Amino acid sequence: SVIEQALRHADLPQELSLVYQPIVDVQSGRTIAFEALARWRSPELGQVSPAVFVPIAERSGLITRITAVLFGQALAAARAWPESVALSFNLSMADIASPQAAAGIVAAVKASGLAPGRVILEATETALIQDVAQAQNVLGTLKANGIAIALDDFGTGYSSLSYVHRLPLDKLKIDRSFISEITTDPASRDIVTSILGLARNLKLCCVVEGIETAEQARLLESLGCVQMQGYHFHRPMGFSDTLNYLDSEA
Ligand code: G
Ligand code: G
Ligand code: MN
Ligand code: NA
Repeated sequence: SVIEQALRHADLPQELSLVYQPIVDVQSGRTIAFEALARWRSPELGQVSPAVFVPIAERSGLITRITAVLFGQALAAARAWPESVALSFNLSMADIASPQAAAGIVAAVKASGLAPGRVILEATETALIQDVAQAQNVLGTLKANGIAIALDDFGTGYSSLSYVHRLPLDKLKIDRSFISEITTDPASRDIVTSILGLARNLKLCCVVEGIETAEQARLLESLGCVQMQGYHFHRPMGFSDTLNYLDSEA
């Protein structure tokens, strides 16, 4: 495809960048992490969404190098933040498909000098259930090295509950599709309430994503949700804006 060709010839360190979206602890009102979100600006194609280029990069084997470039950028950014602020980084399927990939991630964290406890790696259910044994192995390695694991887009894949307790997870991220109707649809509210209860029982931390209104935030807080992310708090921002933003919080 045109996109695959452009990606193949891209100057990745030059064309790829990250924006960062705050994850807020609503009890303290403070940013506890930023989720890094990839952006690709191709000279030929202009801005291409990761929702488009990540799947293509996965199919064509380019994702390994893309992840390495992005993770390097993200770790460098995180080093400029206070110690209380973590980095949440999205992994793709290929990044958890081999022990070598896990070793690469661990090596990158070590080389960065960042405390591993400040790194949260997000993986989707779909990526993890491709090969549960392999995922257990790779996530086990990451966790043994002090890195935290979040299950992203929780609730959108299938068979979630059959393996959620078999993976070494630290965190669930409730998918934003449940949040958009939470103030109007009792079923969405019940689902979120159930997931929050599940997370509590499994001793997992929980983040709710896609919060766009104060009303949604208030309702979620009343349901016991503490960590929140969404446009209501802040849109993803460039690196230099993260520094201004943290300054304004201090
Ligand atoms: O930021 P945005 O809504 O455009 O992201 C779209 C999708 O791309 C989301 O599902 C997100 O998880 C994914 N994504 C964003 N950044 C990265 C990245 O650095 N690596 C991977 N593998 N996926 C990413
Ligand atoms: O799949 P993942 O959860 O990693 O993707 C997060 C995506 O959701 C990012 O592309 C980000 O830009 C987007 N996003 C973040 N907050 C909101 C929000 O409040 N509303 C909507 N619609 N999208 C959001
Ligand atoms: Mn994510
Ligand atoms: Na998500």
